[in-house]
Amino acid sequence: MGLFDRLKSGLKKTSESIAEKVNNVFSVFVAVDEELFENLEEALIMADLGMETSVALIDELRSRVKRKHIKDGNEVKKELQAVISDALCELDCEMKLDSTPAVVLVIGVNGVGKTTSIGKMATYYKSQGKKVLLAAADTFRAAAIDQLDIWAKRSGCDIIKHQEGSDPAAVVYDACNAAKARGVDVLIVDTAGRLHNKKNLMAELEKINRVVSKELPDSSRENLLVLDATTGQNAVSQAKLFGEVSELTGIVLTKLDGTAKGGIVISIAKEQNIPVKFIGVGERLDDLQVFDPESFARALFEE
Ligand SMILES: Nc1nc2c(ncn2[C@@H]2O[C@H](COP(=O)(O)OP(=O)(O)OP(=O)(O)O)[C@@H](O)[C@H]2O)c(=O)[nH]1
Ligand SMILES: [Mg+2]
Repeated sequence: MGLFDRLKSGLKKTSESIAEKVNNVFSVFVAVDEELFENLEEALIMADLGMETSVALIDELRSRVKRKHIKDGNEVKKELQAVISDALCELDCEMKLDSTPAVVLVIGVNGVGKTTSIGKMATYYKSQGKKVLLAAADTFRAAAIDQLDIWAKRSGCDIIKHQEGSDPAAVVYDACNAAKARGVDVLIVDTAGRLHNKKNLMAELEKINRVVSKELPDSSRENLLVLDATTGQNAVSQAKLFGEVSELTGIVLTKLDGTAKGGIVISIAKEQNIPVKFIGVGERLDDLQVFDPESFARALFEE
């Protein structure tokens, strides 16, 4: 199966939900008029795109349909796909890994798929011929360190780890220096998901960020927030919360294969103004895909 087919099959539940709701509207409302737009807006809200986003998308659709004098339902549908694709393309979804080493800090609440995504990401960059180093800065549980260790072995990457309970910032310090010494291209840092409270989390992330800035001052940085798509609009709230705690450069949206709520990709991008950089569409190694807005929009609507 090619990349696009894997994407399409991973998005099956979401595309069925969106397509079904949108198609229902088009089958009932034949005339291209205000009633059609109102019902489309409602369909998008029901498909987990969020109120604000749905209203904005349909406003844009309404004005394009008027400007282009579109009178045919099928053409309106095509235009809706274009509106969604354009909305996703407004943000730059490319990973910025311009320095050697570049640093990718991976954060998010527990269970969202941080460690798994890091393993898949490491495999992906390794396959591109990059030298990848993993840092086990989730020192909260021994099992977390072991889990990352397994991914390091599986992907053929080095890992920097300390003992359970040690200072995550110290792990990051060692990892930064190892990355320099070993000529690493991408350093990926796993962090603890169990946020004891917002203040502790903020302090820990600040400390880690400070160490990276000090040890690798010229490195390009990605702060990726991992979100579980199955939690729907709750994931959007997490993006808001983490955005207050740490500067975010991108989102990794996991478990899209397990949910019909994949429409939240669009609300996260539009409402939080944070680009989605990777999406998880399954449990296989190659099921973490670099996010491509056009393919995503096409996969949502293509039969
Ligand atoms: N179906 C599916 N499952 C996924 C995906 N990404 C991650 N998972 C699963 O989600 C579960 C949790 O993943 P982890 O990577 O351990 O999550 P974590 O955020 O590191 O969790 P903590 O270390 O406890 O904070 C695992 O069973 C993964 O296999 C995905 O894209 N699709
Ligand atoms: Mg983990």
